[in-house]
Amino acid sequence: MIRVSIIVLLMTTKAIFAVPISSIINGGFEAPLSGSWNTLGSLDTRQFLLGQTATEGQEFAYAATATSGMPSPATVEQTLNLPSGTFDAVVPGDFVLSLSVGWQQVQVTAGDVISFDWAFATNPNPIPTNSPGPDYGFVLIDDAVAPLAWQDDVSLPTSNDNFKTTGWHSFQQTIATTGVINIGFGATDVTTGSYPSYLMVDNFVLVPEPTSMLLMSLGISILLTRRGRVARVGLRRGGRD
Ligand SMILES: [Ca+2]
Ligand SMILES: [Ca+2]
Repeated sequence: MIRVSIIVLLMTTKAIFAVPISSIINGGFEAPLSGSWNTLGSLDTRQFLLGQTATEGQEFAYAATATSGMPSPATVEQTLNLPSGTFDAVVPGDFVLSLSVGWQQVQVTAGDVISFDWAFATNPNPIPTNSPGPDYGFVLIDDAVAPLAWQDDVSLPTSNDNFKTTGWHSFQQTIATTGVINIGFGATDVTTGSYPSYLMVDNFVLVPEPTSMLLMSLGISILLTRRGRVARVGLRRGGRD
């Protein structure tokens, strides 16, 4: 009887840990990017950048532009299997020269909610010839790239007189598909490689959709109940011996 209970207990434990609380690794960037986030371009973690500090823990990540060795949008689109022209489509009338992007492949269920904090900082001059534009920070979810902020969105002072920032904002979106998708962030240089821009991010969290949460709660309840039974059986046998 005890052997059967232990087998059931192990199977239940395995089933519970198969349901991730958050499958985003190092979403708070308290560890270096390597080993958790894939990167193309110029990305790193910091405690301070242009007067900004982390919204979770001590460290946050940033993607920078206007540095050497940044990949073209075509290279990023091929690497991430995105449709050709994805990044240019965000800026009609302009073109993306290069960009930096960080991403993870994440197992998701439709209804999961992805959230994180972001701040965009750049030199707001010269005034963009097209609006909105030109440089932008973006979020990548599956094969969709959505702008978070543009060069002409920055208005708050930073620790450098040449730069302004949006300050920290929160992003939240419900995932529409089930499967393994890319979740990422980045910043682009539009038209020229001058005037660096920075997208800062912190606190990536994936909250399971309600059904998974319920199943996880039920699994924990069953596990605790069976642990109690095993303990009681052990006590009774111990008492008889
Ligand atoms: Ca952090
Ligand atoms: Ca730029």
